[in-house]
Amino acid sequence: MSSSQTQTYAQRAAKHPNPSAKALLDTIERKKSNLCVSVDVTKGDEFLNVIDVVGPYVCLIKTHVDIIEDFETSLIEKLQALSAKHDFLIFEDRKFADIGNTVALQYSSGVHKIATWSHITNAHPVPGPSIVTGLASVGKPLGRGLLLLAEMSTKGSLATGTYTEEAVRMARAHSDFVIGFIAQRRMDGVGASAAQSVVDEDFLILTPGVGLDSRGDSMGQQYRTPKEVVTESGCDVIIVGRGIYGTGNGIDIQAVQTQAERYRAAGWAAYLDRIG
Ligand code: 5BU
Repeated sequence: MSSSQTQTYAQRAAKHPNPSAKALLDTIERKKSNLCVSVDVTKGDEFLNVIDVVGPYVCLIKTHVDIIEDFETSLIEKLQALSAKHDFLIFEDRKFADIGNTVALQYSSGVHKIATWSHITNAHPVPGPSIVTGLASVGKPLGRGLLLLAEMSTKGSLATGTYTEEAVRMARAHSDFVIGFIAQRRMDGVGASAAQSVVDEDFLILTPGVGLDSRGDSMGQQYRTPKEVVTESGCDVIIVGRGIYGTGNGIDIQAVQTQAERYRAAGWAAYLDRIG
């Protein structure tokens, strides 16, 4: 087993050079939570209500800010206030995928100004390394961190094999800004040549497609359990959306709280199993 897989979050936090990765690892350890809740709701009030309820149980809140219908700048101020109140980081799941110049503008500007409030964001490696340099020109001076999409949770995903290996190589060449991957398993040593020493690298693996009660949805999503993801596949953070806030109309806040604590406990137990 590789070193970062068997080390504690605290041990990894102590030596991680990227401020956002370090803060995330510290938060995970402090709150005993490797749970990230993905709050994919379309109304600002509902978005804030869900975050206020799950806040105590998470290390990270994942957003898709572009799906919020009544977005205004004050929503970000309220999100930041909740981040301070409940001690979690923010991850805008923007999945950038364009040329360096365009992604730098999308990250810094427009209505959402993602770089000003999101500690972590992500990008498809498909354009090549220029996407990382473009985003780094904005995010690195702010101490932000980037995740590359090395794999996806969906049925029939094309992000496999050599594509995944190239994503890891790209990260290795830009490890001052790329802090890890969205992936379904640990990436230690993936794509490395025999001559390359990768012993000291510590990429975080954040994993969507996690559910305790369902194996998928009708649109290609596939779910695995926290045990499969964290214990068996060596991932670091479980990302859960509908498993926590449900699929129906309207949100039952009491049920959201119960599910958040349930997933937090399952994710943490799976981690303790992994590190032994
Ligand atoms: P769910 O409700 O737990 O299925 O939501 C999963 C979230 O994670 C949702 O916001 C997706 O956009 C996101 N996601 C994913 O499901 N699978 C992937 O491979 C990637 C992101 Br990348």
